[in-house]
This record gives sequence, structure tokens and C-alpha cells, in this order.
Amino acid sequence: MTRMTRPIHVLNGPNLNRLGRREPEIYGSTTLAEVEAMCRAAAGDRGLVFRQTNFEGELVGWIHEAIDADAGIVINPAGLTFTSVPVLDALKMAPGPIIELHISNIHRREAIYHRSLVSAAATAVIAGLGARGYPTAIRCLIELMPADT
Ligand code: DHK
Repeated sequence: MTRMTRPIHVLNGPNLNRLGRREPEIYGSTTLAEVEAMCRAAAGDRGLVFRQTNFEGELVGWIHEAIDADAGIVINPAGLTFTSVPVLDALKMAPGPIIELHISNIHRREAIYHRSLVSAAATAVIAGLGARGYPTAIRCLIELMPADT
């Protein structure tokens, strides 16, 4: 049975709405709106949902929606990466693929940023490519989820 061409959901966590003016020496000067435009360009005609929240429960709800949409997921949980068991538990229910994404190289930063709770549910992790990590993740997901398989 052919599986409908699967969409991609890009989910962003707390404080990423401040991209472009938030610690530019770490996160660069690209805004979240520019990141969304880069994702839409990389997705082409593949269905794409792009969201950001500062609330853990809302992020969990969006993961559930991505599961119900049979979507591949790109997720930057931001600070929730290191604290949120609910986000991990939600991702564990997803069919995948899931790409965990960090704009900065978290492993080169303070120790609080070294241990990701969500990597256990991720297919792959991208960290340290800056904003260009997002379109890179999208292109990888499209390869991992060929149309009409
Ligand atoms: C974004 C954050 O908000 C931080 O809490 C993470 C991540 C890193 C990023 O690099 O995109 O540590």
C-alpha cells in the first residue's frame, strides 16, 4: 500500500522566537522568520509545518500532531533538550525519522548543555551548523522519506 507523501514538521522550543538578537555571538543574526523561509525553500512542494513555542506542554501537543500527521520531525527543543522527559516521551511515540537540531555546538558549551535527554529518541543529531542546519535537516528527511514509498 502506498504511503501518502509524508509531511515535515519543524518544531522549535523556548527563546528561539528571539533568534537574530539573542546572543548573536552564539546563535548568529538569522531571524526565526528567515529560518522558516530557508526551510520552506528546502522542502519545495513537500508539506511543511513550522512552529515555535516557549511552552513545554504546547511542544508536546505539537509532537502529537506531527505523529497524527505521519510527519517526519525536525526538532530544536532548545533549553528543554536538557530537562524535558515529557518531550522525550512524546518523541518515543513518533514513527520517525526525527532529527534533533541545535544551532550551536552544544558539546563545546557549558556542561549544562552537554547531556541531551531527547537524543535517545532521535534518528540523528545536528549541532553547530548555525541556521543552515535547518535546511540541511530538511534535505536529509526528504531523502529518508522518499515521496509515495
Ligand atoms: C538553543 C537553546 O536555546 C539552548 O538552550 C541550547 C540550542 C542550544 C541551539 O543551539 O539551538 O542549548
